[in-house]
Amino acid sequence: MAGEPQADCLFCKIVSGEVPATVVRETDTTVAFRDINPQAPTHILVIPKVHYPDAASLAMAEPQITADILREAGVVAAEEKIDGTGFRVVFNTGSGAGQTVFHAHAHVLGGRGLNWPPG
Ligand code: IU
Repeated sequence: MAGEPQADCLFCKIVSGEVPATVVRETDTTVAFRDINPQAPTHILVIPKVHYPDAASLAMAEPQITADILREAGVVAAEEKIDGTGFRVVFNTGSGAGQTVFHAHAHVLGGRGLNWPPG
């Protein structure tokens, strides 16, 4: 069923606790944890507890949870003290855009200068 945990999904396993992660925040609908391969001094992933393969499909099915992710991105940025200098929230969507884990997630990046356009 849509949104149900997927047996072969790494991020579903982080949600269930089966795979460990450095969790920095959790709500009823989201989990935020440190990226295992950080691309900036602060690099946190905010994911929904429900399983959708990418942010676009999550937004169609669960607009409130998508909003929860954006709120949590801001809360995490404030807690990490990167909100003053600026931070970036990225949803890689599709393999051509660099998505490698097909459970929706927001990257929250900051703590260094971030160039535009991204690579
Ligand atoms: P992407 O947008 O799908 O490429 O992002 C996936 C991220 O998940 C990427 O930054 C990985 O470093 C990160 N990650 C992780 O934090 N822990 C893991 O066990 C694995 C990937 I696999």
